[in-house]
Amino acid sequence: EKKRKSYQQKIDSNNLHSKAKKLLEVALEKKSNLIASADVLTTKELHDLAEKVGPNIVALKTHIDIITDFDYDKTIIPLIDIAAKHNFLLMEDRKFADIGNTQELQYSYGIYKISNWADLITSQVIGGFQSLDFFHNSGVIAILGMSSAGTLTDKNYRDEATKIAQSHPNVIGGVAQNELPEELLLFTPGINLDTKGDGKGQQYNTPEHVFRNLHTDFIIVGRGIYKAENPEQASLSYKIAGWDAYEASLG
Ligand code: 6AU
Repeated sequence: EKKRKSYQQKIDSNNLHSKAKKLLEVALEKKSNLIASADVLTTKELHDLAEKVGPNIVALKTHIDIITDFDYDKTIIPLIDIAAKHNFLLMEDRKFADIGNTQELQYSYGIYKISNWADLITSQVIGGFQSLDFFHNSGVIAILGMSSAGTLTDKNYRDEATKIAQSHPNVIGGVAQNELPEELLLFTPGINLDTKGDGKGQQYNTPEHVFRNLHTDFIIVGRGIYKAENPEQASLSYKIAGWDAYEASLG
């Protein structure tokens, strides 16, 4: 079996983006490769979840446009404080998918002002290389392959998208269900310890599977944590499962 690079080896590599470095450092410090997906609907639920899972995660992933009572000062400012307190990054899963100029506007304006607070953002690469040029304040995570049944991200698409990711200086990694070139950090959603799917197209794997077979760097867990009876305990379970799987994958 091919050996994977450790987080420390990745930190030591040349030309590492500052957000990638920070993420890897937090991973080593907290012994965690867990990103919790906070797909909740209110500011209170978002803050409560962030407080509970904060000690166990490297990043909190948001879909900020699903927050029904969104208010920049009430939603974002406290969230930034919670992230600082528990030492995790903020990742906005916006999945930008437009021309560069429109993405630039969506990234910085409107009510969410993502560029002010998101350490990491996700973006499709469907708009081509230059569409990614305007995410100045965040590390970009390119959507290369999706976890849902019947996704259009076939091998040809993924290969071309990966070339864009590799050659774009803002891109720190990709969301995918396959192994990536080692200079890209691999973020894998579709992780659940208890179930194989959600009846809506989502397909789940275990941390063990993705670290061993894909050499994943970070797992993304949504409902496995925020829908659990005890999200704090669930985040600890996923943190331990993810870290054990990472260590096992080092061989
Ligand atoms: O664990 P779940 O199924 O409750 O949530 C998975 C989270 C959701 C999705 O929007 C997101 O991960 N996601 C992504 C991301 C992170 O970009 C890509 C993908 O292919 N599949 C996927 O589920 O917030």
